[in-house]
Amino acid sequence: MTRPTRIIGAPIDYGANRRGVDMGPSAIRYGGLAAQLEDAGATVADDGDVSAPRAEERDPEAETPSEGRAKFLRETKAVCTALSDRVAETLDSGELPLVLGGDHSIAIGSVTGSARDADVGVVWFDAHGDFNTPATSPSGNVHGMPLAALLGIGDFAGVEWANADGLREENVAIVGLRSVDEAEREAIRESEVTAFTMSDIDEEGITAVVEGALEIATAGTDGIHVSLDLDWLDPREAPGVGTPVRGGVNYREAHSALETVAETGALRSLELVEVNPILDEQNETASLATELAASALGKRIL
Ligand code: EXY
Ligand code: MN
Ligand code: MN
Ligand code: MN
Repeated sequence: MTRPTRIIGAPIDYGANRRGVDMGPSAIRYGGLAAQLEDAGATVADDGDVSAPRAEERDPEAETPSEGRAKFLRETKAVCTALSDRVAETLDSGELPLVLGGDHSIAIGSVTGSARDADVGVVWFDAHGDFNTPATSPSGNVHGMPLAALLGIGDFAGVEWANADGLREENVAIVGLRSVDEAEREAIRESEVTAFTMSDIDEEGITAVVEGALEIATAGTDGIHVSLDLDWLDPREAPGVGTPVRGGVNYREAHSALETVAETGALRSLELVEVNPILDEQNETASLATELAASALGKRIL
């Protein structure tokens, strides 16, 4: 039996360097999300999207951080604050929030909402560390910063809207890491976050790595948030993403990982991010995202 699931779209690409992931929620819905979730035994409600102004109408530097760069920080804050409330309300009503991005900066909203009244662990499936701060970011793109923001790293310390109350570094596991900036690497090493690289997956296999990540995320927590950046997969499987990096997991490994998530029974909230339909082939990345969500919710072949 699966919990009732509520879909919440966050159609923004403020945090990314290329346009297009703002169309992710539509592409994922069009890719058959509701039917997939129903196949997994879920009852599905769709909340529509949180409202977000068009990037062209906004000045990306209207709000600047005390140091470094963070483009569209004001807009990201507004969308993430609204999203955080929606996620928290959804959990209050006993439903599982399924958030559709959008670029990965929306995780600031999803995770602060999920960790508002509970201790939450996070499994972050991603090619990237997303551990930059405005001061260390090479791009100023906030989609490279959400984990640092949630954990209050560097200049994000004490940034109320972005820090996740019920999240501790030791309950965070990144899985599939293969692209990390120098300062980001240092920050991850200095933190209590555990990063499983693609080399770890090569050596230990996907099942052992994901079991390790889930052990970290479930230890002493009330449940887990799974943040699935589609660039976690190899670009051959998922070409429709903003920042593809070769050498990711394949189709079977991805399904196996999310089936292992379902087996814990600890899934509290889920998000699918960084789908870019403009760069996709026949919406295949969006469709794959729907399949992986179904696996996370417990869909089985037999
Ligand atoms: N590390 C690079 C940066 O901070 O600009 C690239 C980040 C890409 C983040 C993607 C979505 O996961
Ligand atoms: Mn990411
Ligand atoms: Mn990524
Ligand atoms: Mn807070």
